[in-house]
Amino acid sequence: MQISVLGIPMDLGAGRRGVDMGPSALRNAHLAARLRELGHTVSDLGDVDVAIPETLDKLETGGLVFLDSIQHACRSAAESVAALPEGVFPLTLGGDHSVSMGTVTGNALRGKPGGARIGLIWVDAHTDYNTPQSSPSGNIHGMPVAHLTGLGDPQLAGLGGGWHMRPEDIVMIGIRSVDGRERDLMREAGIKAYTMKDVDQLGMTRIYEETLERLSGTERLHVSFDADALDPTVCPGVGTPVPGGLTYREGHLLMELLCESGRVTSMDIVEVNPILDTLNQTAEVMVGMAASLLGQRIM
Ligand code: HAR
Ligand code: MN
Ligand code: MN
Ligand code: MN
Repeated sequence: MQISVLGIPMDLGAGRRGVDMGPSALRNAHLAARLRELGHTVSDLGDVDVAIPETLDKLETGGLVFLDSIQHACRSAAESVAALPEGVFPLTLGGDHSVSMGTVTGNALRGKPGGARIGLIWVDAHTDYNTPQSSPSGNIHGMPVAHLTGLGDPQLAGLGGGWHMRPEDIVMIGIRSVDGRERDLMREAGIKAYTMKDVDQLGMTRIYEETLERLSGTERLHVSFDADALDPTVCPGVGTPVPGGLTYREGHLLMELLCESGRVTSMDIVEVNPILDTLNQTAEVMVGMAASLLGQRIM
């Protein structure tokens, strides 16, 4: 397969600095070499242009911190991804999770100007379904899924023109941190979330099977993998660690099963924070997750 790597070195949507270095850390963890070993052709498209926070006025228009710059970077990411030929697998590297407003939009619009029916598998400790009104922090990386479904700020919800995600085409896995009003919005939208309790109780294989069944009506599948879905002992280099996360093997098993499905057409790796990491462990683990999704087998 042909894989195109695109970095979005942005930490404007997070409350702490450092995830802007995620793309570098992932490249340093031999991302391209690992994927080439699997027989893929890998081309690195470099990074999307992202504003440096120190050069910006924190309060841009609209009352959200760095709103215009985040919108700009997400739009660039969406355009770059949407321009890729069909059959190419975009592997997009964050950056904080607000980059996924751009990547998911770009993947939906690729080869289909009105937007495809895309299924979204959101692997995360958090549901990222806040709106500017419900958010306790104001951090945009807690809001990308809400904007993908058309809620929230019009500048961010409008990235796909008239296109939006259908809430029923979203499945979240690894969830263990949801804010009060965010939970109500999730319920109203009817988004399926497998919490860590579900992971413990049902096991990853059953969750995988139910997820594929639920998303069987979609035309393509996008995996958005937030490093904080994994337990902080596995991925310590994240800005918002939450105890009780996915084990190393649960993460790999999910990626291995999704690979076998043959249905995944794009992936994000986000929220890798090298300045909070133990050496480069978190990037190395996340490169392994991408390798499993893209064909790495134990035997
Ligand atoms: N729910 C919290 C908020 O909205 C924190 C969520 C952001 N953290 C992430 N996203 N890493 O997954 O502020
Ligand atoms: Mn504006
Ligand atoms: Mn997230
Ligand atoms: Mn998260």
